[in-house]
Amino acid sequence: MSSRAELTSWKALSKSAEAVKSVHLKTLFEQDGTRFEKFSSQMPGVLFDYSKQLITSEVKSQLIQLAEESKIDAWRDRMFRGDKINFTEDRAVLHVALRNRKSSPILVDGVNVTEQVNQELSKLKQFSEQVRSGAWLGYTGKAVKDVVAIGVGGSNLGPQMITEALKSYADKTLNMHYVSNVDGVQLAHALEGLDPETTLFVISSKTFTTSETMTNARSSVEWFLASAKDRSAIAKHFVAVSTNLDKTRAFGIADENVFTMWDWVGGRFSLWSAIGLPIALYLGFDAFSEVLEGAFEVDEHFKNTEYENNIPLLMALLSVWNTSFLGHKAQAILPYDQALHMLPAYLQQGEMESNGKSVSFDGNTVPYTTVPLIWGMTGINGQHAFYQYLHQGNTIVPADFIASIEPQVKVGNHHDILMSNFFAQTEAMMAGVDAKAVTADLTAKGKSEKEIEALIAHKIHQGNRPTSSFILDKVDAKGVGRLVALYEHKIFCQGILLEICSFDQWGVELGKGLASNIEKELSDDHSVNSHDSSTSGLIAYYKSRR
Ligand code: G6Q
Repeated sequence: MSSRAELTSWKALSKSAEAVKSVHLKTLFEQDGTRFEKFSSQMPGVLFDYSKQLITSEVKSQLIQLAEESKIDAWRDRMFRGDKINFTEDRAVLHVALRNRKSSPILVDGVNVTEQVNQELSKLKQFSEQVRSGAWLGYTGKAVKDVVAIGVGGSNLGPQMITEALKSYADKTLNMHYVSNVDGVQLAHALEGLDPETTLFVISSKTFTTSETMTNARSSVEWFLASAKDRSAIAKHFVAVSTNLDKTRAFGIADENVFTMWDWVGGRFSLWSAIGLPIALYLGFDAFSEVLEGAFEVDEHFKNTEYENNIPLLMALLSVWNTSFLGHKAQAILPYDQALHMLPAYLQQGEMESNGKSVSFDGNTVPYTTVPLIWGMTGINGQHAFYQYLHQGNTIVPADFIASIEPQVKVGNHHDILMSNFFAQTEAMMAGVDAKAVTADLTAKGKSEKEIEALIAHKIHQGNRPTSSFILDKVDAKGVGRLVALYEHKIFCQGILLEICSFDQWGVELGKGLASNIEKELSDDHSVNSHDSSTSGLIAYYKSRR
């Protein structure tokens, strides 16, 4: 039995969860006109409104008590000082060291990692400036025009999501292409029309063993050598981001062209490290530094703000409330900002790979649901696709709505229209539309009593769907850095509250090994009988028709 479920706060929250099941959010707003003031918090550049969550002041106090009983502050301090809190892999968890703008020393095994980080940042700055200024020359003496960033999972999602989020600010010095899938179509499309003489490849892989990335990297070398002919030209066109120098050397990448990271940076938390090189290349090192600044501001907020107003902690507590107590098994991420269109995919990995686990610190199966299924897409597109389910489906999906005050690009009154939708949707999800309102509407439209009777049940919206709203000043480099760091610390708190080891990923490791034996079996036309009848049957079907 997990100790969390034994806590006084946990037991109190279980009782409260039963009690609020008969409460409607609309009633809570009718009874208390100060919910917004009570249940919203701010930090520079961010407003977080959670008043449309199904909580009362009593529930909030119980959640804060859960944070206290779970010793969030002690765990937070341990993370920031470099203790090996990723105990299943015996590693520190120090993505915060990558954006430690104060440059205060942080020691891991007696080594000041802040110095290492600063050195690597200087190298990143120098290299990105060389490439962007045209000083870095390819094998025929031409400057780089296109960058192909190869990596998968944590070595792809962060840089690509940030690149997409900030592309309105790119000066178009370089074109950026991302390749993550081993499906050759992605690499083929990325390389279409590129000139090997002006193309730079960034191979990002912490381990430098990930099969998909290495396959894409090898095919890129082949494509490059078909023109360059001479292997010595690779040095000017291939750089790597990795911890594994033996492997990068074996691949043929010169040591000086390898940007390092460390085992205390988890893949899904690594965009702040040299894994962010594509961001610096595309947007310039200054923009990359701004992303780090934004995240650092959140680190400071997380460290120094009391629990009651600590935004990432509140985000985590609300997630635990919705999932483990109220039983909602999914959560939607709905950005009302086109720039954040990849955020749902990014957070899917962040939260589900970190806390999608079933045993507590001591290895016992936890008696509660840990994290929800994270999904979503830009709000407006979602409205015309799956919001029907959010409004009237018979499962409730709590959602995070994210918007910004200032649009990246001003076009007529588009932004006010976008924001009207943002405000209207959370209001409707909270209040719903009752029989009285439906009747009044249909009567006004001239419908008969009989027609109204036939329609009414279909048109009622129950409401009572919990949402949180984030309003950012703007999705710029600092703004996106802040947003990502808020979610990172939410994920950290969620792990502590649920007693989940957030920083390993044994499920991913399992996946990395699974396909390799079958890959060998596919290398000839012999029949394969080593699997269950389904798998062997599928392989046989594929081999006989390929
Ligand atoms: C992230 C995961 C995973 C990892 C990829 C790529 O936290 O561990 O998504 O980032 O599997 O791994 P490499 O960087 O080692 O290629």
